[in-house]
Amino acid sequence: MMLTTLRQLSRPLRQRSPLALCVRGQQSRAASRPVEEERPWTGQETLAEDDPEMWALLRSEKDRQCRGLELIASENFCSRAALEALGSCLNNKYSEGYPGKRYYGGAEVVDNIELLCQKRALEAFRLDPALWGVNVQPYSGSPANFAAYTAVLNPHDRIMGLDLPDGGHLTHGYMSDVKRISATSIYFESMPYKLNPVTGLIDYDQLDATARLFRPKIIIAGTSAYARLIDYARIRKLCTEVKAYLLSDMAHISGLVAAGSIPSPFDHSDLVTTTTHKSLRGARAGLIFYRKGVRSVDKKGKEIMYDLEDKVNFAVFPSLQGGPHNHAIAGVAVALKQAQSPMFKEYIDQVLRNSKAMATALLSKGYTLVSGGTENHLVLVDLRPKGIDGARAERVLELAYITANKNTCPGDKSALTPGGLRLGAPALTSRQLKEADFVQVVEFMDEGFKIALDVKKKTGKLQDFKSFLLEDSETVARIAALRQRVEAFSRPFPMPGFEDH
Ligand code: DSN
Repeated sequence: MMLTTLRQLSRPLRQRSPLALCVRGQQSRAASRPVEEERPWTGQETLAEDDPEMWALLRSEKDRQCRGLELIASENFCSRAALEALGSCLNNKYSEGYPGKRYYGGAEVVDNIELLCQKRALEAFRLDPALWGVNVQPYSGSPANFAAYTAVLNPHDRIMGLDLPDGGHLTHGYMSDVKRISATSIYFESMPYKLNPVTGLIDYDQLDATARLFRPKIIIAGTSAYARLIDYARIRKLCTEVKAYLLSDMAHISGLVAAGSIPSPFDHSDLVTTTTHKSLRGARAGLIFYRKGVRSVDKKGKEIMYDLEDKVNFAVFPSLQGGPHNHAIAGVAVALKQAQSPMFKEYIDQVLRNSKAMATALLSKGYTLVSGGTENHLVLVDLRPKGIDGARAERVLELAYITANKNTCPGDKSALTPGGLRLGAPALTSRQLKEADFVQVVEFMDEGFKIALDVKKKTGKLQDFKSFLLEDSETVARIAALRQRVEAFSRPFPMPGFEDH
């Protein structure tokens, strides 16, 4: 009865076109206000009715995602089912603590949701619950990493991770030559390891030698912009020898691991962290997996047990976080169910085929790839031999509705105009592009790179370059023509998620 009344109340507003509402809101806000204020606000109004300005912005973003080619390696298009869980009543619930031990009443349902998410997380990565546990509360990947460090480190303990300019992540201890940037280098002492500048591969020999001098308590195996597989077994051996924990950050590749399409970090790690919205294609959050059971056996044959479970859980809550985002946990649980399906395995294998097709097409056009190719979901193009840089290429592509991000390559000095461009296959594969489509995407990018090179020859600094792109009529026309073809190509591909936002 109540609902009927609320629906009746909001009907007059619903009958108008939301777009009309939006336009009217922009053109004559004062005039429209009395009409809207006549109706009591019930909380049942749609976004279009309640906040046309925000609704219009969401429409614009949805349109941007549909009309363009999304190549940011860390992005993906979440399923409608997971988005539905994310945008649900679970947003309303506080539940600090863990299932069965909460600081708030009314947590029966969210207890079951969190337990289901934990169960699916272990199943998705084929983990034995006797040997692995998981905390599903981290808000995202950076908080997950910081919580994992907090669990096993004291302030000023030492960590080693792949340097950010070499394809690592900020939270792997990044500091510049002059400043400690990430909190993971402010609160802990950090020593990076690097890529071999010639091969573009992780320099395991250097890591080995440095770790024996630096004696870190954690070595992080994980990357944000690395197109090759990680030799976990080798890092494990080193960790055992220097008595460090091996923490694998599989944020980029967790979908590939879940599908069983690349080697798993779980075989060798003590701790594994991940985000859930990259190749895993779920709601946005983070997970920390920790080992249970026997860690080692001492000289007298006594078993030394892992003690990570309590430490990780305490680090996440109460040390670093408050109430878990139950809506996100539910959205992750939905994705973890999907990730166990044959359909997801086929999706990931298509991601890998597409990434390879993109790499091959770029190589055949004479582009240089860091490490010479790819074994995962991404490609790192080194544009320096072509006479351009990632910043200029990124801007031209952006104007042509192709989204990618500039990235440092080995030897790069500037993070603002690095030599590389990072390109990932997960998002467009979610839109069902196949290998031949990725060859066409490379054709479009190649045209964009040529425009960037031509304009670079006529301009000075980056700002000058960017202004020229918008002001020179011939360049504007070239980009517009490319953009039109990109949009005509992109729009027909299906888009997961809600149709209307
Ligand atoms: N920002 C993500 C990426 O783009 O790789 C990592 O957190």
